[in-house]
Amino acid sequence: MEAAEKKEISVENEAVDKSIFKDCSKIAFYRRHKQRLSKKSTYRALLNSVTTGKDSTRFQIINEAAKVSLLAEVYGIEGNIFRLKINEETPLKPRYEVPDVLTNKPSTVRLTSCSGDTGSLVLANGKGDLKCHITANPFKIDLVSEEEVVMSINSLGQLYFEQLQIPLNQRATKENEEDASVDNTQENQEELGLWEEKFGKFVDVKVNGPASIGLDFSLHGFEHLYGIPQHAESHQLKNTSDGDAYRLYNLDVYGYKIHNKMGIYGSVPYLLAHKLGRTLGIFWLNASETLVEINTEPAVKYTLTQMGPVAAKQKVGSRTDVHWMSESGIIDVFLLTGPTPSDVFKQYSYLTGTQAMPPLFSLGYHQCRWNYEDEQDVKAVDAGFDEHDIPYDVMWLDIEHTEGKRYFTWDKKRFPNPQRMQELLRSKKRKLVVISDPHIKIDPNYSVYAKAKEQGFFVRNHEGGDFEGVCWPGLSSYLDFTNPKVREWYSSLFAFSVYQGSTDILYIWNDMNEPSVFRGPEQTMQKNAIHHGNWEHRELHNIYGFYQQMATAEGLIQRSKGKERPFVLTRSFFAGSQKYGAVWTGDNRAKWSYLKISIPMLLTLSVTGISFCGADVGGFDGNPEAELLVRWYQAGAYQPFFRGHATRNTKRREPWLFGEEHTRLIREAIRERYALLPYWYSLFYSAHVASLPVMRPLWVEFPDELKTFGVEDEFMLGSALLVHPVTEPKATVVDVFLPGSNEVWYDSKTFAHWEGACVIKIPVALDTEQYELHYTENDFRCQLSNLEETLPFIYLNPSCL
Ligand code: NBV
Repeated sequence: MEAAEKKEISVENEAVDKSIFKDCSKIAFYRRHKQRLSKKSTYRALLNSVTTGKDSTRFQIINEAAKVSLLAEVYGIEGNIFRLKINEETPLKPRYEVPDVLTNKPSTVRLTSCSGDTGSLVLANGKGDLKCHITANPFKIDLVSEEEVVMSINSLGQLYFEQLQIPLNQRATKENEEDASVDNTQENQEELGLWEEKFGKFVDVKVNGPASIGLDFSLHGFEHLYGIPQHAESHQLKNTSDGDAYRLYNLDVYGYKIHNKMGIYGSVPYLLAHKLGRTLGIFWLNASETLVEINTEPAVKYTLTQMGPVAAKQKVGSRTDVHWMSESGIIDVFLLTGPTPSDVFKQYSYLTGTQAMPPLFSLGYHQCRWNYEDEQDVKAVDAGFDEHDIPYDVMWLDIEHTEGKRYFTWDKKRFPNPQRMQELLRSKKRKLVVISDPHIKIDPNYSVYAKAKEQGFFVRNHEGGDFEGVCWPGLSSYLDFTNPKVREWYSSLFAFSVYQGSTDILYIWNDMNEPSVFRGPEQTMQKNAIHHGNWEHRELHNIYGFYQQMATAEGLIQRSKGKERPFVLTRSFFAGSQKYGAVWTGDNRAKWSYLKISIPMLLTLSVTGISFCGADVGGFDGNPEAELLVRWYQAGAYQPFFRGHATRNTKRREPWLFGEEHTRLIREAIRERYALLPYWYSLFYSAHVASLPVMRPLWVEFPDELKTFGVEDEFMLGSALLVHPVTEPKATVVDVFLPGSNEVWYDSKTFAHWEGACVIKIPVALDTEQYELHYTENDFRCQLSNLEETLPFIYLNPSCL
């Protein structure tokens, strides 16, 4: 065992080590925003500078104190979307604008400008029912829909834009060149982390100096917000207190803590807000480290005594303020105006794409473990499913299948004949998924390394050499997937002629792509590593994993000459990752609380476009007791990506190892999954063509019922099924909330029925996994007839069809 690996084993056995990861107080740009905002300095829009181009309306914004001149651009985009871009008017050098996320250049619609008074400008969409009301001083934008202000931008004055500066030691004169609103004295330098930021033994040297940005959005009448994955947190976003913002920074956090706002593996900088009668979305297109503060002011009734002898009452509506802050890049924000949840889903997928349609087999059950040891082991586990009459579709191999963690190779002793092994699986219409991580072992005799090295395909360190970091194979370099040439080359590695031992039943799993770098700051890459185009890693950290999955999916498409849909699972992701495959929630634990949190975590991914998502069934770390394992299978069977997985130092836990009764229950749960496969497939089709999430929070299906807005222990699969998994040990009864006063709900097993808008108590035994059928006229009837037509499908391996 290599030294790197030994050290990581000890990490696996511990709770999350707080000293490895930052909280907000350790993040310099967060401290700068706080310090600057305590000093109120406002921005003013110069509305006499307005120019109207083909696509956008532009004007300058200035900050008197900092002498910064910014350029704002407002775009109207097809489908009732507004886009606001703010950049420096003349930056010292270009600032990073996130490429490759927007599916196409979004079609713009002309905004007509109706002049307001001298201090304001009104931009209206074609129909005139949506308007941006821009106030000059202080700069503010109100988004008005049918005469109601639904959102205000910068009404709290939190616009903040750090100007790129010449490094101190290269300046001719040091005067007047810095943001005067920032106390830039020597003593304050360390606290502000302008040119250098320390964290433990790590020093982040910033050649471009401070470059952060921030802006506030007030959502009028909204108290319920969702989105901005990935956090092990509730579905409904919580108010943040000082120092406890939601962090979007992709990190490898083994056994992450739950009910925590720290960043884990992926980021989608997009949130939705919902109230009776309207849903909105804010998509903040920025791939650098990002923090989001949320503060809800509930509705209050004031009694105004100053109105004379008669007291007058005034109602002030509720409001939620959202404050986005990013370490660098530009402000590029899309306002999705709804008004319904499905409108917002369409608007978001118009920008970033819809869920890729998964191959049918990938909606079945997947069996994984770190590791299935060798071909014999694979054969035995595969046979176990047949012996125990349990359907499954996909066998998985983790990192040990390779020759010393050299991806695209096979360990010759353990897997001497990978093709033979795949033929066995193929004979049963089953598939194989193998892992391929982004770190490449430094070994000149390893052809993947040698070729990438020769072509300069690795991320570089700030001195110009290849970046080197430790990961599973020992010292490694990291492919620079942000480079289109690297992606093209990486895709070509999946060709059958290049990937020795691969066949067309082999699919791919991308892990460790945050990227994870052992012993790096926060276990990731130094922010001053250099990517294609000379961009620092800090600019694009959160999109690194997105690019690996993109290149992998493209590779699988190419190897089949464009004929087959790929299957690629990724751990790290960004906005738009849905176009390339599936996402899972990483290294969870075999505990009831992690089973429970899987529901809100998956709901959050689902409403932010990533429908194909799942959590490791059974919990990755630790040994689940039989009851927990059964409950997890019962829940997982009703979640989109359904894979059993366990880490290497756990006891074996194939479904038949817990006695006959538990085997029966797990078999039952997996079979239920298979019985509904046509429904799953139809739901994914709707996600693919009509942008509707597969797994839906209740508020999406019942947007007019306040009581649904905070529900996260149950969910809808499409419009037809309500699922309430049992997530407590030794449960004897569960309270199931049935929404919809006009609905009739049927228990799918007993056919007992209830009218909606009530909470029912359902007695449960271990063989009850609570879910109800929801009959609606157009929807479930059609699904049901679909099911009837394909009844023989039930309990069959779908790939036989
Ligand atoms: O490749 C090994 C594991 C994998 O099984 C797991 O699913 C990933 O989330 N991987 C992380 C790296 C090791 C974690 C300790």
